Amino acid sequence: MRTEKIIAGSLQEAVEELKKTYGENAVVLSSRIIKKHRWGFLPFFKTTLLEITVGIPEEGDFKDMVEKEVKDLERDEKIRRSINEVAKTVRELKTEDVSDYGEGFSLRAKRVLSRMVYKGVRKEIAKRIIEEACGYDIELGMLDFKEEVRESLRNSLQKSIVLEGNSALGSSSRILVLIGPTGVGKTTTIAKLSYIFKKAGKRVGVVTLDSYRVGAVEQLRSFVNVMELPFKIAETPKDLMKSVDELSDRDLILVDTAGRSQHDRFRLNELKVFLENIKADIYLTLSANLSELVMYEAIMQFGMFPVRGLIFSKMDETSYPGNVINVAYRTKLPVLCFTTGQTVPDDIVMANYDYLTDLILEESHEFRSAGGTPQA
Ligand SMILES: Nc1nc2c(ncn2[C@@H]2O[C@H](COP(=O)(O)OP(=O)(O)OP(=O)(O)O)[C@@H](O)[C@H]2O)c(=O)[nH]1
Ligand SMILES: [Mg+2]
Repeated sequence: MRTEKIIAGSLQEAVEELKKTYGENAVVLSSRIIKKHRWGFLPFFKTTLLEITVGIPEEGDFKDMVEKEVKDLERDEKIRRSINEVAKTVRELKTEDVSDYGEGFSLRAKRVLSRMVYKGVRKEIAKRIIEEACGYDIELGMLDFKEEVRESLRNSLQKSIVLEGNSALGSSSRILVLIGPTGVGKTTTIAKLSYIFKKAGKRVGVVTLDSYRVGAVEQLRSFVNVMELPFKIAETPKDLMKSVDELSDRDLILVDTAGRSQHDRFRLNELKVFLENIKADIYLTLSANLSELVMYEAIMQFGMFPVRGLIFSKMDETSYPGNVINVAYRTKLPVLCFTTGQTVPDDIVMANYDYLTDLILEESHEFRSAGGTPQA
C-alpha cells in the first residue's frame, strides 16, 4: 500500500477528493490538524487545515499476497478435501428442504423463504414475512408475491421491522447515547455517526464517559478533532450534566460510554447513575456476530435503561444476518444504523429497507464459493 498526504479544509472534503483521485479502495489512515499561513508574508493570518495521510492500494499489494497464499493452500490436497467437504455441507444447507413450511407458496416465494432460513431467519418469522409479501394467485392456485420479488419483500419488511435511519437524520433528538457490551464498536460508530450528522447539516458535539480505559479518550478525540467538533470528557455524572450544558448550542450531542458486560450489575448501575440525570435517546449497540440468544440476554440486562432502539455493528463479519432480522422483528425496537466495517467514516448505513431487502436477497459469499446459483 502506497501512502500520500492530502491537505484539506475538512474531513468531508478530504474523503471526497480521496475517492475521486484514488478510487473507492483508498482509505484514510491518519490525520492531524495543521495551521498554515494564508499569506506567507503576514505571519498572523493562519488557517486551520487538516493533513490527511491516505493509503492507496497498489498492484502486487498485500491483497495479492494473501490471494497467492490461499491458492498455494488450495493446492494442498488435505486442505482442499476439507474445503470441499465444507462446500458440500453449504450446498446442502442452501437447498434446504422447505416442504414442511413452504407448502402453498409459489416456487419463487419458496426460494426466498429458503434463502431467508439459510441466512438464519427463524422459520416462523421468515414465513410470516413472506406471507405478508404474498397474496393468493388464482391462476397459480397458490400464494405468490404481490408485485416483483424485491418490491414485495421490501413492503413486507416495512410492515414488520422498524428502521429509523432516515428519519433520525431529520429528528429533533438532542442527545444520543450509545451503550452496549464491550468491543461491539460503540466508539467507532460514534465517530461515523458524528460525520454523517455533521454532513446532514447538524451542529454536533461529542462527549465520552469512557475515561478510564487506556487509550479510549484518544481513540475518539483523534476522530472528533479531524471533524472539528467540540469534545468533552465526563468523569462523573455532574461532569456529564456540565458538558451537556456547555454544548447547549449544538443540535445534537453524541455520547460514547465504556463497554459493559451484561453480567456486570455493578458497572451497569454505575452507568445508570450517569444517564439518569440527562434526557437522552439511548441506543443499545449489538454486534451482528453475536448469537441471537446472547443478543436477547443483552437486551434484557440493558433493559434497566430506557433503550430507545438498536444499532447493529459488524454486519460485514457475518454471512448469516438472520439473527439481526429475528431480533428486530421480535423486539420491534427501531434500528438506527448498521455498521459494515472498520473504516471511519465510510462503513455505516443508516437503517433503511433497501439495505435490509438486499441483505436477504443477495447471494452470500458462501453461496458463491460453494458454487451456488442465485435463486431469487
Ligand atoms: N469488522 C468490523 N469491525 C468493526 C466495526 N465497528 C467497529 N469495529 C472494530 O471493532 C473493534 C472495537 O471497536 P470500538 O469502537 O473500540 O468498540 P467499543 O464498543 O467502543 O469498545 P469498548 O469501548 O472497549 O467497549 C475495533 O477494532 C473496531 O475497528 C464494524 O462495523 N465491522
Ligand atoms: Mg469504546
